[in-house]
Amino acid sequence: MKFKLLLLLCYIGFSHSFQAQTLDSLYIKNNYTKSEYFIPMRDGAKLFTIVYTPKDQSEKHPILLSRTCYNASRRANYDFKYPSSYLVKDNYIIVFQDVRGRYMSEGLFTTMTPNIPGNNVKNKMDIDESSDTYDTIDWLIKNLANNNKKVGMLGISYPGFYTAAAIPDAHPALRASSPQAPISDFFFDDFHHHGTFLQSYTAAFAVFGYQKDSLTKTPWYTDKIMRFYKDAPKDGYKFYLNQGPLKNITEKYHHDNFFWKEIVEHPNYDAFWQKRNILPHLKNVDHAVMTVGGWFDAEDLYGPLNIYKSIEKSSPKAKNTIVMGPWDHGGWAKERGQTTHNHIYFGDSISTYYQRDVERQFFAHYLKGKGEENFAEALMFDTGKNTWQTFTQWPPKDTPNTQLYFGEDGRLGINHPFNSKAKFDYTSDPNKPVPYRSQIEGLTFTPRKFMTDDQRHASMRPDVLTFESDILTEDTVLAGEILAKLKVSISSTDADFVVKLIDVYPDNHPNYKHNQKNIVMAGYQQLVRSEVFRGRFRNSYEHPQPFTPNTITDVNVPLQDILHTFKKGHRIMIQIHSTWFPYIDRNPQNYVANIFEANEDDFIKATISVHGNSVIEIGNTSHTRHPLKLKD
Ligand code: PG9
Repeated sequence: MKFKLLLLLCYIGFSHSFQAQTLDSLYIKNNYTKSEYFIPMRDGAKLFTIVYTPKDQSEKHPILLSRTCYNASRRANYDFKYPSSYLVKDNYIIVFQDVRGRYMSEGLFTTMTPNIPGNNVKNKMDIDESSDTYDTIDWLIKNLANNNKKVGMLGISYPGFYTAAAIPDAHPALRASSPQAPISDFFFDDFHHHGTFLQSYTAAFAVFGYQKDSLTKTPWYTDKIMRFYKDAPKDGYKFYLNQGPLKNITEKYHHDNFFWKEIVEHPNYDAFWQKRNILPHLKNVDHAVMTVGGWFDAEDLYGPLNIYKSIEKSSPKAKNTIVMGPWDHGGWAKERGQTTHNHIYFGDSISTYYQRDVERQFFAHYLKGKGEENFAEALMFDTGKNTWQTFTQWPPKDTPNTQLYFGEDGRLGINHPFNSKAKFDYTSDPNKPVPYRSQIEGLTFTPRKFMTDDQRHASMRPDVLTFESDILTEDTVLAGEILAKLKVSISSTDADFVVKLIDVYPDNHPNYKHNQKNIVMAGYQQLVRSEVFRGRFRNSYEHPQPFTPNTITDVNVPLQDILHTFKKGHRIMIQIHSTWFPYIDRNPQNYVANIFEANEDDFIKATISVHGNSVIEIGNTSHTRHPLKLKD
């Protein structure tokens, strides 16, 4: 059991700090000196900060700052792998800081600290991540020897949020920001997808739901995590189904967890979540921003795409670029030689290319004045052709939109509507939910593997609508945003809608040599993009509404963006269903005010109908991403 605990903590640590004792740590030891400071914020709270300074003092060096809730002390032994070895060898003053309320820093931790506009006015006691970063940068440039008064920021996931949260009212010395897999809004990143709750995250709440009672370099919440892992189940689907309604999770595991309480008490997109959304604050951006994300990032895909789009909209003149590669959450910070997701192969040394030829150049130009300013507006990886593409605008404007239509006999029309009067029905049973994985898996800290997983286990089910195109006679590129404009009717008063875009391999496709599990690739149904939408939020995320039974209703499901070539000989498939477990919590399908408080007998079967005048738009759907207004 101890070994499992150690493994789990390493996983949690590794999944956020990408560290390993390597040759790089010898380089760091030989070329950097380390200091530790407690930097005072304007309200007196002191934030623990580790500083690595290049021994080479022949020139003044820029500062690279990363702020984290995942324990800066994990990088206290010259053994970090993020920032990359390319940045380490370019001589930066590398700084890691525990954010307020975490590990060795004072104060209280706040979930996605709300931004308070205009707080770079000194002496203002409104504290947020912008003011803490402003005070940190001010102290660093004034107190660190031999710095060139230019600062860059980078971070992955929650640290990506702290990077983005430093952009509003930024300190004038902040000249280059790279929010990576950044959380932008917890109602659309991580735990919620369009009003559903990601049950697969449930154990992760232990990491963020308890204030520490002293400065510490080790986790204080381990016993809470062990409530899930002491007898870690091998089958997460069965484990969570046996738990019954979410209220049982509260009583059994999270009864004392302040973050879980926030989630339970705010099931809708109310002021609590709205004020934690960083997107509306990303304006008047006056320095270079390069946002980075992974097309298979199951945690934060909404964040990078919408941080880039928000800055494009608010600060059109900003040096604002985006990189989206074939990675899972933070995958660009790890190099394993072959870049694969599950057993899908995308190429060799793709993370090295990004670290060496993209990220390194970005910071060198804006912080050292080295190299050309020739960064692509959008450097996007085509996950079907396995090539990088550059765009002068994202989503691309010169690619005509594609429309997908549903037809009888499971046909999918590409820019070809069928009988709009057709109706496609299934019975959704929350007590026999559609598995989100093709394989059995245990509890996950966060879901990762499903985003290129085989979907044949689902297409065989009667509660999954499956529409498939003819065999493609030429390569078909789908690029940009996706909006599923569903026309639905249901026999009850609430339902979820899962929409999946799938790449169907030819029936004679060979297995992959690198695929040890020997997964049959002939006829493989590779998930390309998916999303789930809780129907009660169809008109507003803030004010949910029940359905009127058996009445045709609009449900617009925005999926995240893609760049994927469906090759000649493949088919395009769409699946639609209403349960997706245990990735997503089960909708009782019977409107109750708060599903976190639903009882066992609230869960009922429902007949779901999708009507033939539904359409899936792909390209520049120009639909609002603003979470409060769904209608075009
Ligand atoms: N966005 C990721 C996450 C946040 C909270 C709980 C679990 C995961 C991350 O920061 O890695």
